[in-house]
Amino acid sequence: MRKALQVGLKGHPHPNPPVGAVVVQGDRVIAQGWHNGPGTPHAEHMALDACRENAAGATLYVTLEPCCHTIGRDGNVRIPCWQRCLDAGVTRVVIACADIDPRTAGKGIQHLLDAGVSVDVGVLSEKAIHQQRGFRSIQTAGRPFVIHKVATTLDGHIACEGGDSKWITGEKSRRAVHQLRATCDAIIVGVGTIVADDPDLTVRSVPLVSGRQPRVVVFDRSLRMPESARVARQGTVIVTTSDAPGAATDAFKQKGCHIIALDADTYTVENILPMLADIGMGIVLLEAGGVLSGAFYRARYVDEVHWYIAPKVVGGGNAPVGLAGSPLATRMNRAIELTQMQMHRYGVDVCITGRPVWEGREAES
Ligand code: AOF
Ligand code: ZN
Repeated sequence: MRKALQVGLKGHPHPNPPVGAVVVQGDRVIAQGWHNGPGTPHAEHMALDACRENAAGATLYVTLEPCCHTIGRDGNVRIPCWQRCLDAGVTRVVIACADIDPRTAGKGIQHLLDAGVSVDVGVLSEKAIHQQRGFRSIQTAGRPFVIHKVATTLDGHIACEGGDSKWITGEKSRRAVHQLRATCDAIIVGVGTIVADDPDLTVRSVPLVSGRQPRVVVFDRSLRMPESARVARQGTVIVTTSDAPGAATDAFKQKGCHIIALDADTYTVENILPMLADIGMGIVLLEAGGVLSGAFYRARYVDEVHWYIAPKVVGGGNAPVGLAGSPLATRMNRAIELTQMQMHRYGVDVCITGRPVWEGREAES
């Protein structure tokens, strides 16, 4: 299953889940497959098609329950994966986790059992669910899974007064951020970050997980991003309003940017995020400054936090902070807490990761 999870990362299937499959005959791996996205074969099909020898009696390890629908998201008709396993003569299927797509949700497992196939469910399920969190967020919440990454000094600043921010954390931390970026479909920033730093926002110095750079999404209400910005390139998404100047909109379109324009009074995180799901973004990395990051927290649209802290202080009451705007809590006993907290060291820096707990609490602002 560990191998199937690795193989699953070869695809870039959003809005479908990453899925890996490995076919084992005796003690030998005879084939593997993964899913590349709508319109392409599912992992089980790819693996069983790739078998160089008879798969009769083989075991198939797969990171998601085999599907039981015949018509794909692309409209094409094909054999459901559970049936494909049966046709190939597979006698045992080991599954990391059940599918939450209502078309399958347990029915794939039941079909296999009814056909006399031996089925095990739950092997490395936590890892698989983590790998599928973009797909699961779209299925259950209709929006991408949001990871907030921020780097601050020990006294909580993301820059000095005056704006200088290079660099807060060291090289090892920055490399870890590139690794994180490589697992995401998009990086979200506000136009303030573009104007202040003109970042490139690409994955550098680490391998691309799926051979594809994450896209950049710029929240830019009044379209004040300079045309010369490094992120003004093919594939970048600019989220603006219908009041944005037409000439600037055209100029960015010419550079290959995708423009999403909302009416000014509907320009909210809640309205924008589902639109990013619609253009195939399952996991997004929020690398914004305090103002936009604060808006994501107030919308309760932060699912995972990676908070880097460098052991240095800059002081200054006006130096920018990680979360700005109106408070999330006005009483400490209402603070948003992180569960599944982990701590990593990168050189002298520390990174705290976790999942904010939003359930049962009303935002206070
Ligand atoms: C599998 N194996 O490799 C994947 C599955 O639109 P389609 O036909 O591509 O189906 C997408 C749905 O199929 C998706 O919502 C999820 O339930 C399942 N994904 N199932 O058996 C795979 N990627
Ligand atoms: Zn399938």
